[in-house]
Amino acid sequence: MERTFAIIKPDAVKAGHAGDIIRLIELNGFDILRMEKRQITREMAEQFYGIHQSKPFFGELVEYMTSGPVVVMALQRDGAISSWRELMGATDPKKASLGTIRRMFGTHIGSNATHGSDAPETAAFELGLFFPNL
Ligand code: DAT
Ligand code: MG
Repeated sequence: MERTFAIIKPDAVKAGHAGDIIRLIELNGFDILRMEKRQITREMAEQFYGIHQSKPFFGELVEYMTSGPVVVMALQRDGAISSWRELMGATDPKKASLGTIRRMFGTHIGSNATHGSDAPETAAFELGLFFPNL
């Protein structure tokens, strides 16, 4: 069993899509080990997205992730990391396949409904940041 870290981002929470997204997570066989609705602080967003610090969209990304409440989750499944990335779809909702969460609920490359860890090392880092007691 593998674990990954997921976020339902502020646009999707605001639009009332959290329930639909959680349902899709359950239908796809993930065990939701932890789930919390919370506000992300600027410090936490900057730490979380530290890898993107030099990108032109970094400021916009931090603003956006702190613009409203999010739902953070620890998910468990066989192949959780790649399965959750697959269910989310491509970063740009316009390029995401039909049936993926970002295609259904994302509105823009910068407001793409969900986050998912991209590798075992990032999953461990992100889970540790949000769920230190897991
Ligand atoms: P992903 O979230 O699919 O792992 P990423 O790690 O490359 O994508 O980027 C992190 C987030 O940054 C992404 O979910 C949305 C934002 N982002 C990425 N590329 C962007 C761009 N060209 N313009 C605006 N925001 C962008
Ligand atoms: Mg990424």
